Amino acid sequence: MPLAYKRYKTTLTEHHSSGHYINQMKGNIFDLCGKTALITGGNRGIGLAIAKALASHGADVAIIARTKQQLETAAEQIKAETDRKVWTFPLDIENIDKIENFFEDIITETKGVDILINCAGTTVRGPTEELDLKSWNKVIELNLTAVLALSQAFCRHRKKSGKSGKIINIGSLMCHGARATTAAYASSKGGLLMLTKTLAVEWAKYNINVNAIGPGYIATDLTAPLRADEDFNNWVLSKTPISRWGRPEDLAGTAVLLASGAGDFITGQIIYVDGGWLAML
Ligand code: GCO
Repeated sequence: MPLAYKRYKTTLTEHHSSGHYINQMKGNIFDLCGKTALITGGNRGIGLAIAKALASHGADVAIIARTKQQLETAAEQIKAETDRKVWTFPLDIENIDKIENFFEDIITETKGVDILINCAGTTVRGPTEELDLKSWNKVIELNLTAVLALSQAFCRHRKKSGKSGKIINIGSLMCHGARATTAAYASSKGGLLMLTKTLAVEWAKYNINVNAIGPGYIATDLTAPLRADEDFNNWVLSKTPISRWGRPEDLAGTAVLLASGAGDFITGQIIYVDGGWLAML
């Protein structure tokens, strides 16, 4: 039997024995029942919308953010809408040195995490010639270094449990192009895209898929000052063929796709959910 054919047969059999192949053919390919998702920045905006979407497809969710109060409110909302289990972790992942310990605590409480959504992020805006290094470091640490540290902890956990995993990083249009005054944010998001690709290539052997979502301009707290600026608002509308700001829920479907069995052969990609922004000259 030619080698290529033999290998093909083995793969199919493996899938069959795990039940995976059969599930994909017969069941709901977006089903997340029995999975647990950890979402940083899950207390509001894009993170909360994604937490709700995953929960409404059957996942239990653990949300991390700095402020306990907002976490509790978000948890109530998710529970009311989905009746899934919700854990809240009031942690500041800017404390990069503590991430390993944080993650251990989360695993102890949840008994395992199958899906990691890196959504927490921040920005500073202003002329780059005046950008101080403290601000630069803060943005890079939260948007990029904390993602690395969490992904490492997640990878070690998945390796140990011998189970597959999904990582979804929330990127930006700035994974692709720049806007004046956003050097730290754009650099962190450009780096995040390359981190996504590197981890996808390196961790495929552990059955960990790593992808990014690139939101266009979405109406969240992060963009509130931009929406309040009439010229900026008009610029966004003129650049977005669908001609509106995105809503956090607009990212839900892509997150479910990448988190579920439907995304098993997708890795190292960024999917832009931008109302057509990048397609237009
Ligand atoms: C900005 C915004 C952007 C958007 C978004 C675009 O300063 O222009 O904050 O970064 O939030 O990420 O995709």
